[in-house]
Amino acid sequence: MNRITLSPRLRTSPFYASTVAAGLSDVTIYNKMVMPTSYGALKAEYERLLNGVAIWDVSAERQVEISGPDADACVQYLTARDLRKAKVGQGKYVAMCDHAGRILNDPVLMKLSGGRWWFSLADNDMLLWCKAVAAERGFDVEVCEPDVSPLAVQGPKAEDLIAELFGEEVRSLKYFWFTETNLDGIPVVLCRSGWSKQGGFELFLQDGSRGGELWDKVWAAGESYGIGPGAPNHVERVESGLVSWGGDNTPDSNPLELGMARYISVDTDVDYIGKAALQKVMAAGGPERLLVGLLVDSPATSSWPLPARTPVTLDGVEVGTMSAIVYSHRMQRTIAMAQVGRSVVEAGSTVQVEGPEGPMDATITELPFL
Ligand code: THG
Repeated sequence: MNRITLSPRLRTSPFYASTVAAGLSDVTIYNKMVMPTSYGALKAEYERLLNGVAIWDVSAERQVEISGPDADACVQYLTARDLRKAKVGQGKYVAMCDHAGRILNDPVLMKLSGGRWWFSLADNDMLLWCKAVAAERGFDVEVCEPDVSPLAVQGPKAEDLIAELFGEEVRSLKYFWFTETNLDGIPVVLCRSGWSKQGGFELFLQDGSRGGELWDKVWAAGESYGIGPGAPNHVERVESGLVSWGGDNTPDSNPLELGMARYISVDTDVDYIGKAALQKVMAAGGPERLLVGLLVDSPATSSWPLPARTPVTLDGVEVGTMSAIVYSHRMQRTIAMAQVGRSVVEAGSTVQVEGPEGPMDATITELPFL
């Protein structure tokens, strides 16, 4: 078994001690932070997410805050989506691209006020990118990583728990909308969001010295709902077709290839980095590859780890890359996510992927599976 050597270079979260006390067994590194991935009981963690309520330390979803007189213009320039209709209190799923239209990140963008925004980020060095773009473009803004650490509460019982903690009015909070509030004086931004399709909230703790306190309060109120620890769930996210940036894409992927077309503004008056490149992709007939689901003919009834992307082939020719393969407890079969050439997808071909016991046939299907 491999172990991770902790050091100041790898940041730990304000909830770290709480996660260890809760039996943390497995972690990954995300945005140079230690991020929990399991408490040693994957099936129980899945069941809890599907049927109950789970508490996840997702502090590694760091925020980059952009504020100041030119913040709205700067955020728009960094974002491949028309933000003119974005409202204060509303989060939006967006793509940030480089000048060639390649996706650098797929954050939830939160408009805290006119002139103050958070990118709630996947795993890439966006603080550097945002600082450089802002300075080079002469935007009058402040770019920083604030003391903000999300704690996710996910699952069908999350709403009752959050309503008990924060009041009945949270039930009317719409998907991806948020409100600035506090829990017994602990400052949080409460958002109806989270990296699962089972419902729930994220509590963006705004004081890293109070992580243990916040965790304990959520846990104590959650006991009557059977709360337990969890983490972004690999099986559920594949069933739900949620994108994992850095995993599901290759470094040259554009967001149109990742199924993000409905969150991308291609024909728009607003200017942003990568727009010309994305327009070229559409003018050429659309993306060359697509992120798809695979129904895999596998005899295995449990998931196996995929430490790296592996080839998807058609008659021995590589036509894509597979980024996740899991046994879906709900579908009772093996499913996968892969980036596959569009002509192969449109032809409806049966492709092959490598399994622990040799090649397996796989049928291409649309995401999400469920
Ligand atoms: N919450 C917060 N920050 C995050 C994530 C999160 N940062 C990292 C990562 N997750 C960013 N990536 C995603 C990917 C998918 C979704 C959210 C963030 C997501 N997508 C839905 C979908 O694709 O069906 C809904 C999108 C929509 O309807 O707008 O939820 O989870 N704070």
